[in-house]
Amino acid sequence: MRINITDFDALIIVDMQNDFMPGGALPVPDGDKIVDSLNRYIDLFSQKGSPVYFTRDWHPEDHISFKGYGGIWPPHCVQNTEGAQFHPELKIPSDNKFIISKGVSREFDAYSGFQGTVLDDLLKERGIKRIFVGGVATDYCVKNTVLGGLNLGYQVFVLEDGIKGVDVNEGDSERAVEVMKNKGAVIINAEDIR
Ligand code: VGL
Ligand code: ZN
Repeated sequence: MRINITDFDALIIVDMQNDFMPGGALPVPDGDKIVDSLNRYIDLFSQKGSPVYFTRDWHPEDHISFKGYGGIWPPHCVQNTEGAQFHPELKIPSDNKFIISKGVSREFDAYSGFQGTVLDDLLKERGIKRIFVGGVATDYCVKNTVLGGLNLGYQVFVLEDGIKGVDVNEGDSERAVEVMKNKGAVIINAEDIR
């Protein structure tokens, strides 16, 4: 496949935060192994003048997704904590980048970067037609962001070499990739894009 990045393209990096990295509160195995790959995508989009959107989980400390508050997850990505910061080696461009916080109020969770955020408005405002999605976790927030983007009418590309899953049940990530494909997402690697 040969994909040229144009003015209608945006990169979306999902939840590359300390708590989702090995040693964090809700670790995605090898989550840190995709940082270099994502940095190359970030460089490419930045060089082309295309925008990069970074989603982040940004939960209050009594969030409903947390065990003890009605949810299934250990507390993670609590607002303004170290665990909620982006991986220190992730290259956040100085301009043409946007931070999208989700799951910010106690009563609502959001696996999709579009849920309860202005992401769709920001993309539409700039005439973005195609989104390229990487990050964690393949089987939760990446999957839901990809499906959300498809539902909103974007052409969606999933960065196979820039995603990692948690696999609470064995095979969850593989199945998530199948679902994304079946709904119309295109799975690509760095060599497909320039
Ligand atoms: C996520 C579980 C809970 C994710 C967020 O980023 O995939 N997973 N909150
Ligand atoms: Zn969360």
